[in-house]
This record gives sequence, C-alpha cells and structure tokens, in this order.
Amino acid sequence: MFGFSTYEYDDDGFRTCGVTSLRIHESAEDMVKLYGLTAIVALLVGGIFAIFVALTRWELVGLLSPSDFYRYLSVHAWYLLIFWMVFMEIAILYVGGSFVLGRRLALQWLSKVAYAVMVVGALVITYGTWTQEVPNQAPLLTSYAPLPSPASFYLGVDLFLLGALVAAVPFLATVWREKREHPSKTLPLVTFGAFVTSIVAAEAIVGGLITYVPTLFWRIGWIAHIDAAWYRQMYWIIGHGSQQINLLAMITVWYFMTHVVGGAEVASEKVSRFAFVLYLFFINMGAAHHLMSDPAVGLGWRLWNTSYAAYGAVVASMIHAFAIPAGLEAGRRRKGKGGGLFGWLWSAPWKDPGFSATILSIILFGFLGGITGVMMGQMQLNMTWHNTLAVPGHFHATVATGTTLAFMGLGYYVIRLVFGREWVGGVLATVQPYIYGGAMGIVALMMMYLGVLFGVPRRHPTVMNIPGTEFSFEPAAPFFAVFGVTAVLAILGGALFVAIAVGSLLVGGEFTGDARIAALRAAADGGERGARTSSEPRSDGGEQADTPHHQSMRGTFVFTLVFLATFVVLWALNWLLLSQVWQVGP
Ligand code: HEM
Ligand SMILES: [Cu+2]
Repeated sequence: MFGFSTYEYDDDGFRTCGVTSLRIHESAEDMVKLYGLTAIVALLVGGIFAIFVALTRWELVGLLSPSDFYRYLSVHAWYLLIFWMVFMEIAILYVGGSFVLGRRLALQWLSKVAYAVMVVGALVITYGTWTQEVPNQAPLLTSYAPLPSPASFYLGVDLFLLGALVAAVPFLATVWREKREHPSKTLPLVTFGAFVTSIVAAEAIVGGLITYVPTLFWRIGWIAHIDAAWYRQMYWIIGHGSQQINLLAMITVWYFMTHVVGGAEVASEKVSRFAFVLYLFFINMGAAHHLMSDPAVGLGWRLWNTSYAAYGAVVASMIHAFAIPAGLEAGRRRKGKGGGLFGWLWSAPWKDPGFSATILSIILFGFLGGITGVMMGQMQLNMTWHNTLAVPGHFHATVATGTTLAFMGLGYYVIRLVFGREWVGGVLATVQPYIYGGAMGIVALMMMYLGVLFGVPRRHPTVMNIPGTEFSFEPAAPFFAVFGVTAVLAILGGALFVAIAVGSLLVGGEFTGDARIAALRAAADGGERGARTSSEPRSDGGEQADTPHHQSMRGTFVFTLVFLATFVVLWALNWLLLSQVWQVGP
C-alpha cells in the first residue's frame, strides 16, 4: 500500500522480517501502514494547535483572543489525545495480533470500513468544533452537558467511537482463529497484552456511546433534558477509559520495543500476565478520580472508589514498570552485555531513537505521570490539584510525554520494519526523543508547579488577578517563562519527529537490517528459549539454569528503591502543602 514499502511478499502474501523473524502478512501490514500514517497526520495537526495554545497560556505572548482560545484548545485535545492515540492503537492491535501470531488479518475489509468511519467521524468532529458559534460552545475534551456544542460534534464523536469499536473486530477475529487452530497454546505476552487492551477499549467505547448517543439526541431535541451529573459520570467511562487504552497499549509497546531493540526478555511471564489481568478488573475504578471534587457524588461513592481496590491497577502498573527494566537487565546480562550494577544500561543502544524513546517513556511516565496520578486521584490531595494547571501538567506527563514517546519509538520501527526505509536525518533522529522528552517533561513539571504552588487555573486564556483581593499571580511569572520556552522546544521536537518520519518514507534509503540487532539475536540464539514475542512454538522445558530469572537484577532493584523513595517524598510534600492551604484562625 502507498508504494512506499521496499518489501516483497511470497505467493501466500507473507514475508519474514529480517530483524524480528516475525512472519508478516500483507493484509495486516497494509492496515498498520494506513492507521499508522493517519496517526502521524493527526500528531502534526494537533502539534500545530499546540503552538497556539501554549503561546496563549504564556501570558507574555498572549497569542489568541479568549474567544479563539477554546476552539483551538478543543482541536488540540481531540487531535492529540483522541486521533493520534487511537489510530496508533489500532495499528498496535494489528501488530500485537497478526504480526506476532504470524497470521493474516482476519476480516481485512472490515478494518477498511472501520477506518473510513473513523476518518469521517474525525472530520465531522473537526467541522463541528471549528464552525461552532454562540449559543454553542467549544467542546474542549469533555463537552460537559448541559453546555451545548454543535450537534455535528456529537454526531462525529458517535461515528468515531463506532469506527474504533469495529476496527478492533478484525484483531479479535484473528486471535479467535489462532485459538481455534491451536486451542492449547497460550498467546504470546504481547498478544495477550493487546487482547486485554482490546477488552478495556471495548468497555470504554461502549460507555462512550452510551454517553454520546443520548447527548446527540438531546442536542437535536429528541430528548428534552439531560442530567449534568449523569453526563459527567457517564462521560468519564470514555474520558478516563481512553487513557486506560493509552496506558495498556503503551505498556504493550514497552514489552515489544525493549525486546526487539534492547534484547530484553520477560523476567516472569506469569507475573506480567497477572498484572494485565489486574488491569482488567481494577483499572475502571480510576475513572472516579475525575469526580473527587464533584458536588454531585456522595461521600460514600468517593470513598468506595478511592478504596484499596483502586490500587489494584496501581500495583499492576508498578509490576510492569519494574518487570520491563528487569527483563532488559536480565536479557542483556545473559547476552554478555551487563557488568557491575548498571553496565547493562550504559551499554544499551542510546543512539537508537526507538530505544531511547521507549526508555524515556518508561522513566518520565513513571516518575512524572504515575506518581502524580496516584496523588491527585486521592480524595484529600485532589483538592489542591483540582481544575488547576496541575491537571494538564499531570496528563502531559502521562499521555503527552510518556505515551507519545512510546508511540514515536514504535513509529521509528514501523518505518524500518514495515516500510523498509532507513531513517533520514542522521544525528537529528538520534537526538529527537531527548529533545521532545526532555522539553515536554519540563513543560509538564512547570504546569504542575503553576497549578499546585500558585493555584493557576486550567482552561483559561489569561491569568487574572482576583479583583478586590491581595491575591496576585505575579510570583508565578518565572515559571511561566520556563513553561513557554520549553513548550516551544517540545513542539520543535515533535515537528522533528514528523519531519523524520515523512522524510524517511519519501527519500529514505532501503533498510537492510541492523548489525547491532543481528548481533543481539545471534547472542540470544546461543541456547535460548526463543523470542517471546515470536509465534514459534514454545519449548518450555522446565527450569534451566539459563532462564532470565537466574540473572542478577540488582540494577533494577536499585531503581525500584529510588522510585519508591521519590514517591514517599512527593506524597509527604503534597500533604504538607495541603495542610498550608487554609489559614486557620483570624
Ligand atoms: C507539543 C507539545 C504540547 C504542548 C506545548 C501542549 C500544551 C498544552 C497546554 C498549554 C494546554 C492548556 C492547558 C489549559 O489551559 O487548560 C493543553 C491542553 C491539553 N493538551 Fe496539550 N500540549 C502538547 C502536547 C499534547 C499531546 C501530545 C497531547 C495528547 C496526547 C495533549 C493533550 C492535551 C489535552 C487533552 C488538553 C486539555 C484540553 C481540555 O482541557 O479539554 N497535548 N496542552
Ligand atoms: Cu483519568
């Protein structure tokens, strides 16, 4: 498809990937290209809108008028959080399903239909948002009823959600065919991760349709009344649910990329699978954290939803966050690429943007996004974060930094392994993840400071001092300056990724394999159980002295301790800040 590819298929439509040894079928590969490229276009559009949003919030520049700000912010949010992420996630399902299982994509025609519906939905959303006029409001991400948005916006959302739901069916059908042919074979971990992702996604999308279909009916007058509290509760099934999809897809990419590029193995299949199952049961409770300061829900509701059960998902995330570095450490030590405490890390391919983007994603997501998410999802601490710029700060650490980096890393390898093109840009490709990740990490941090330390509100084109009070936002100005400069840098880093991706497709040379990865593979073949992500039959012959968990993982253990210490310090600090919010007494 598109004629960009340099690969050829055999008579059955298969080819064998020289790097991953996966048997890849044309039907799946075509769809991965289609969805992947569309995702990158969405990233480009959303990134252009980021310029306007960031330069408005940076008061010194104050680019947009208040009436334009919300329109631009809406487009920014939908193109990045929804279109960039979801198109990429469908591609990831097909990689995790068809590619890893070595099968053709079942019902490929349905995938094409779904794609068309999603694209039409996205365009209708854009149209509705862009042409919105009073009394309609720019929807932002949440389109909170009863504030009205154009009917076309709700229609577009319904179409897009429907398309995304249908796009998962070919993946599920592929897995189903595999299980029917090999009932007793367990799914490879990456496929299993993709499978759990698809279930969580289906729940979220059905929740989204239950929210947005009645909202459309209300907007066009078929339903007289829409309950604001009902809307908010229902909306967050998709609003938060889509973040769960992002999280699971990202983790699946972490496993895939550290294995393919870094030579990681899975430290313990059972533990990793268990963590995916934990998500299945507990991650939905996370949606409640959006309503911690909502007057419509009762105390009991809040207490239950922030109870220990909610931490089931947190535990799962922590298991993955340490299983993956542990797998990298064990895998590299076994291939003779470790030594000392962190030798396995220093010797890693840091110049490879696929690798560095993945590792930066793990670190920045964990330290900046993960810890803050658990804190602000907690009832008491939520009060200091709620509706301040710290909230976008948190999710720019998770989705905009963590998930986006992981998807960029995967994107680099889609260019090589699916399109067969070498990256253009040389050293620029090497530094791109560092520029984007480094700058975006600081942007997120600044937004969090501005929100928690100064109470700067989110979703507001200007920072107004409160008339009649002595309260002034003046001291926040230096933080805004750092925010503005790093935001521009982050946008440049994102643009660089798009430029490298498009440039590689248009003028990149043929990708002929990578000596470093071939060497990894050769080292791995020296008496090993075979790549866990491949479709080869397993040969689990009991415990061998050579299995990953016979390797030292002390480097990862040190990281775990550092992470937990950071967690404790930040937690304590936030409680201290909370205790100082109200002056008690006269
Ligand atoms: C290129 C760098 C980016 C910059 C400089 C940036 C900047 C911003 C800023 C300043 C806001 C507005 C905060 C407010 O006033 O409430 C915002 C909102 C938002 N951004 Fe970004 N952003 C970037 C990338 C991303 C990415 C990659 C995603 C998603 C994957 C994303 C998703 C969102 C969402 C969902 C909102 C909230 C909209 C709402 O409140 O409804 N952004 N961004
Ligand atoms: Cu959430």
